[in-house]
Amino acid sequence: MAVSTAPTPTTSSLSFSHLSFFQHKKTSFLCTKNSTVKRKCEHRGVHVKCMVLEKSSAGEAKKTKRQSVYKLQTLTSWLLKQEQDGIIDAELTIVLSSISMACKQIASLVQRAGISKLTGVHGAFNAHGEDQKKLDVVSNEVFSNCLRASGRTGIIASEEEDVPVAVEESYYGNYIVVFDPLDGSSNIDAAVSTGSIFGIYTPNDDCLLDLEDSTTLDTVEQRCIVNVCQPGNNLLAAGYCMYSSSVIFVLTLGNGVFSFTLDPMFGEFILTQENIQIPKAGKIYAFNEGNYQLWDDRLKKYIDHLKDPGPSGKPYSARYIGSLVGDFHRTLLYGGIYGYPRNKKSRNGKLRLLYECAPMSFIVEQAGGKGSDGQQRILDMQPVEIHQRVPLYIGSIEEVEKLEKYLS
Ligand code: AHM
Ligand code: MG
Repeated sequence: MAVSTAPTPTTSSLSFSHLSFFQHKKTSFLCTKNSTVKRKCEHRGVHVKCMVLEKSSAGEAKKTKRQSVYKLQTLTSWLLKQEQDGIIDAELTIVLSSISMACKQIASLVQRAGISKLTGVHGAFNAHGEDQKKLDVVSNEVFSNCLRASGRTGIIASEEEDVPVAVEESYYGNYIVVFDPLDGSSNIDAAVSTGSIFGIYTPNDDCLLDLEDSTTLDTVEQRCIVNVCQPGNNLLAAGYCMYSSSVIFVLTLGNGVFSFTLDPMFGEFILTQENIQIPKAGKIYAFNEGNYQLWDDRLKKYIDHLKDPGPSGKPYSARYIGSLVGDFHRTLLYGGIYGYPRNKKSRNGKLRLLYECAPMSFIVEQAGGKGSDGQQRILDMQPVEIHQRVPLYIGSIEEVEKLEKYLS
């Protein structure tokens, strides 16, 4: 330990026993702990304050800021940073904030569903003739209200609305938001994971929709439908919020996938994962195998192959929640494949292109994965109607491509 001239740091809380360089009789001095880290210290009365100086590989000392362990990035501050960086404009920032607000409200409603008597069916059917749950209806209202209040949304299309709705209170922006306010709602009464899914487009008048049969629709509704029918390739942003043991908000603006966790202590989404990359392959599959006998023989062969232990003695694992958001989120993090195929009873499967398959495909591609209907890329598909269903295979790129080979 080479200390040239020992000072008398009697009351300092710092130990000087390992300082290798020290300049005495100066208020500031350099101290070195090892060959790469240097500290600049100053006497302040009886105290000594030290600041880290770091040596770069080129040998130049540079100042580094200490990162506070209390520094959290909220969704709001992250969105503002995206705006400052020119990735989104102020209008889209407002729309996304409104969506996150709707998700917080829905999260609270889902968590308290049993207490607030919000379990069970509403007593009506949605556009697809499906039983609407009370929370389906309430969540749709929450989502719509938040988007209306943003004043930046021109048209909304929801799983729970027959036709897209024009929002009168749009001041600026006119974004088109498509959403499924509460996906997997058959799971609600058992408190199993559910989620909200959304996608955002700019208005587009070049839609190739044949409106000949829509003689009953008024002009506003026709305009809405034309604008909403855009391929996933046009998506500006997409995301989902999962209501599970944690409330997770996953978002892409076309520059990677980011995940935020709702901190229940202060009611804010906090950035918890940046630039999520889905594993290239993964031995987990999520299909509703109850439909096996209704599937195409090529698909049955594919599933049989997944269950074959092969030389490794380890078949794929089956995991199926029956909630697209939950099954997708696990697939995004662990790898594997999620599928909702066509079958003899539902020629186009069950999931909807606009507000389920396209947003999820945008997210998965941003994470390095793939979304396909078995033959073609979901994002290339031009919707021909709002509630159009398509088969969906989504997840790790190698797994989806393997399935496509079986189906070809
Ligand atoms: P929903 O939008 O009416 O809730 O239906 C979509 C859900 C998906 O979340 C889930 O993957 C699928 O339906 C489950 O369907 P099934 O019960 O036929 O397996
Ligand atoms: Mg749904």
